[in-house]
Amino acid sequence: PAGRARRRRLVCRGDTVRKRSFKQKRVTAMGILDVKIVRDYIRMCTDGWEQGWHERNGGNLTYRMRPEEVEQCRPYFRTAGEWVSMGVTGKNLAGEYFLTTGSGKYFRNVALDPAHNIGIVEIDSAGGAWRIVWGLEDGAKPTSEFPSHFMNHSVRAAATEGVYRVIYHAHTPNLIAMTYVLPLTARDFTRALWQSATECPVVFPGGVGVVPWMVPGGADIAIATSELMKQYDAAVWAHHGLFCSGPDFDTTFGLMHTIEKAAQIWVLAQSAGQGKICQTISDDNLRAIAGEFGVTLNEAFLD
Ligand code: 2HA
Ligand code: ZN
Repeated sequence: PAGRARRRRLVCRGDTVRKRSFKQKRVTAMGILDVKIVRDYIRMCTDGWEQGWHERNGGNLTYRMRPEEVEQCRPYFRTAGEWVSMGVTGKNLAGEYFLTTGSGKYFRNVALDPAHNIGIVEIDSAGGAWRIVWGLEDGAKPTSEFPSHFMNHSVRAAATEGVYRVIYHAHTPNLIAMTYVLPLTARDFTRALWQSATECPVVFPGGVGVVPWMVPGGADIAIATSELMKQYDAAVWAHHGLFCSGPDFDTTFGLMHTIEKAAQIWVLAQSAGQGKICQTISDDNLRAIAGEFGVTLNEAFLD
């Protein structure tokens, strides 16, 4: 009847449509943006933006979806686009699905308009090409760093028996500043960061790798980073930023946050002391922390 229809309201949010009526008090979830993993992914983008790590289109985030998460999203998939070759191959990721930020898209806009700024891509059966199945609307593409992310997913998944699912790249200002001041070695960066905050050896006991300055976006930097990711959870990109990997959003965001905060403390201490440090956390102190917290430090970085 006309009266009932008039009382029914349609509330639109992105590509979500919710129907509400007097009879139906409970709101029915009807969109991909109500799927928890998509919500959590969007929240991480917003968190990174709020930290100041994603000026303009800086940074990118990818997540390798669990089979059940793919099924939760599948009702909202569109007719798949064309296969696009990546220039790199990860055989162990054939047939996987990834949430990804879009090339040239701004983290600042992700929560406001997910369908245009992020998307889901499927990997082909050879592990060498992607095609879009949701989002990245109106001709958008996965992040320019998708080859780097993909190679890093491949080696991190292999190194952790599939436990690692997140690769996150951000333009962390204090860490970038350090790459102008310290020698670009894993040893120099790991020691400086471990010594900058007591929690650091507990959060990244394996240390961090360092990639020298390279042109971003291509296969060369993807291969160089993924070589380091065989060993490290995090790789510094000189004069550019940081790549972090982890099993979930909390751990991976937490790693980025911990490393950048340690870098901030390092920069503050160096600036305040005009390069003169009176005392720091000693190697014996680092070993004592590791013993107390039950982690194994990368001995190569200790004297
Ligand atoms: O997405 O951060 O490294 C823009 C970049 C490239
Ligand atoms: Zn970047």
